[in-house]
Amino acid sequence: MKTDTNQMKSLYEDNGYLSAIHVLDQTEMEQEHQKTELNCKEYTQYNLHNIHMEHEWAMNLASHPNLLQEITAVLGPNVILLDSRFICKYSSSDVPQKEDIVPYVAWHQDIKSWGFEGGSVASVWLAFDDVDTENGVLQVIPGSHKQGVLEHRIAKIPGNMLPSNLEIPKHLVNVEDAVECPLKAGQVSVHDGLTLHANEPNMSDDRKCGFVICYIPTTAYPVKDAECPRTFPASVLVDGTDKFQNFQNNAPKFFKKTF
Ligand SMILES: O=C(O)CCC(=O)C(=O)O
Ligand code: NI
Repeated sequence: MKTDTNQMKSLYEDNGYLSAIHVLDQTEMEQEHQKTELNCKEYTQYNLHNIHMEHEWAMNLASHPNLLQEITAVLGPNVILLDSRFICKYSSSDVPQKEDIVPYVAWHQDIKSWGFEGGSVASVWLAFDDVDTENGVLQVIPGSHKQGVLEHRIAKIPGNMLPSNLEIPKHLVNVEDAVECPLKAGQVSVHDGLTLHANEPNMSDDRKCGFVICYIPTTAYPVKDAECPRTFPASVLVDGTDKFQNFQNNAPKFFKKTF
């Protein structure tokens, strides 16, 4: 059953996230080339960055019509794919950890990494494996996107997988309000750039792999920060038109425009 677009948008605006939305079926998730690509453990802990620029299957996933239907519902019709990354957490027995450091993701807001104004970032977590409490489910704080950008500092506990190694200090996070976003393979969660979220370590014996894709409306523009210059080499217009041209359209040749 399709959830009504307006209902989706208003849920997203109220809570700052959506979860357990079905976008891909089993066959689409099990394509041989995806499995091969994701089979190299040492590369996939937090990696395969922006491979939608090199691999048609990844670009097809990031611009899948079912996914874009959800994204345009929350961001409006003109959407840029900004960045993509695989996050795979293997069980600690599969991948030896340095000095017993267990990978986790600290409480953070995605907007802190991007620094945009003029429109919000939406981050999609597309599950390649079922995700539950045991293997480290995404946790969000509903409504936390209404607080604005919070202070971030260097994380205190080693193992934070965020490239910036930042975290929001504990006293600013109402952990008791956190909600889990369990997913079946092929489902997505979507969270706003201001929504507080985190991810515990994978305590199961199995791989937990997700494709994390960030989208922005074409109205968004990067705020210049001399201390943290940012480039967007993988931005691709995936839906609608871009009359603002704040980002280059780096669409790879194999991208089949359907809009
Ligand atoms: O899955 C994770 O470990 C973290 C994901 C995350 O921070 C995000 O999707 O923005
Ligand atoms: Ni995040």
